[in-house]
Amino acid sequence: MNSSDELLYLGVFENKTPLHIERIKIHKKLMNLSFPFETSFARFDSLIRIFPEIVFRTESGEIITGMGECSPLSAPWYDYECHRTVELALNYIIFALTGKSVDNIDGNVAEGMPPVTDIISFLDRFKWIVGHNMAKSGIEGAYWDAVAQLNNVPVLKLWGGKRTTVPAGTSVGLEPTIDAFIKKIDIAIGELSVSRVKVKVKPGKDIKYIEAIRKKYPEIKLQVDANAAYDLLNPEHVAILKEFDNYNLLMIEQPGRNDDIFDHSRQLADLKTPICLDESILNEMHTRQAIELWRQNSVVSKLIINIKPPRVGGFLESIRIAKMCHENGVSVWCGGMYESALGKTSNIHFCSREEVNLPGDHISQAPYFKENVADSPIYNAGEITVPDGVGWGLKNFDLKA
Ligand code: OSB
Ligand code: MG
Repeated sequence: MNSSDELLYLGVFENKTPLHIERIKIHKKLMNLSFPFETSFARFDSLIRIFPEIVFRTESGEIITGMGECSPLSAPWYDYECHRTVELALNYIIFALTGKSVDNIDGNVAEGMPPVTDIISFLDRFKWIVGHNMAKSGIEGAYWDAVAQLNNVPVLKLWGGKRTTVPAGTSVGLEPTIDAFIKKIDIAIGELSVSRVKVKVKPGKDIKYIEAIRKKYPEIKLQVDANAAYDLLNPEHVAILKEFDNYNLLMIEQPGRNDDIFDHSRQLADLKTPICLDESILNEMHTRQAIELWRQNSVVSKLIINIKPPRVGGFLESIRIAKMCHENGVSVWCGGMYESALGKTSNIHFCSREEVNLPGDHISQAPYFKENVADSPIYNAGEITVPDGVGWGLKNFDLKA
């Protein structure tokens, strides 16, 4: 398929005006969490958020500024990316987009760089950089924000998004005791009425915790996320995962290694509970291979994909994955990386696509951060309203706040 056929097929609207990149600037902000968040890999209480800003100029001289977000963690816990690798990779991306030497990038553009004419040729300029998806995703976000402003529409219109509200779930971090854990669940259900709860688990903090939740909340939509903490070749670990079948869970997210697809399909084929892949899906190719493998093992009805735009290198790839899953009857939802209000809002625009058919990780048990860069999208009783303002539609955006 050529690029305009592909965009037509995806229902994505292309930029029709040549855009000259004037300047790229990278903003960085240390953001403190409202409360520490613990997964099977680490407990953290602050994050550095990186915001690429791209200034474009149209042929008629109009200036449009787009802003994106890179949402890595602070160390290579979740995958190899962290805020240091993102900064490094951004140097190469800026080099590719501005034509300035990678050791002397200043954000300005070298003479004679041709204008950007559409999303695919924009992405092609830095496609040669292997990996570093979180860096790429923030750059792509800035492009979409600018093109939406140019067309005077919210980003979801460019992406073919139809939903006006999207269901929001919460991700509950590990706690030292079952009591502390249940308090978080109480907030999620009692105060926030989230549309589903996801809880972090790891060996030793799994069945007892889930049992306690189910005792108090037999009916809620509940799922678990292990962030690669179980060894799928260890029969004891597989037996624990099998025990989850007794608790009516929506899914078990990434129990096995972050870089595995094969063992997730083969070793867990006997489980009733669907398996959701997060860490091990980095692109559309991985998605196709997972679907094929699950089909070969006759378990494709028990495959779910968590799409995180930062993890898969951006929004167009996210839309490709969502479309492919939909065509194969595989459910998808949008995960989170503890993004700031900007990154969360861009995820919400993505969720307005109808293929995204399960609640995502969009809210926390308290505001994510002590101070945020904009108002968070409006949340009420399990649903988030998709912003309808131009671009991301952010309110009170301020990086200095
Ligand atoms: O695995 O989904 C994950 C946070 C950081 C890194 C990985 C994950 C998470 C979450 C929280 O579960 C998602 C969120 O609310 O942003
Ligand atoms: Mg996860």
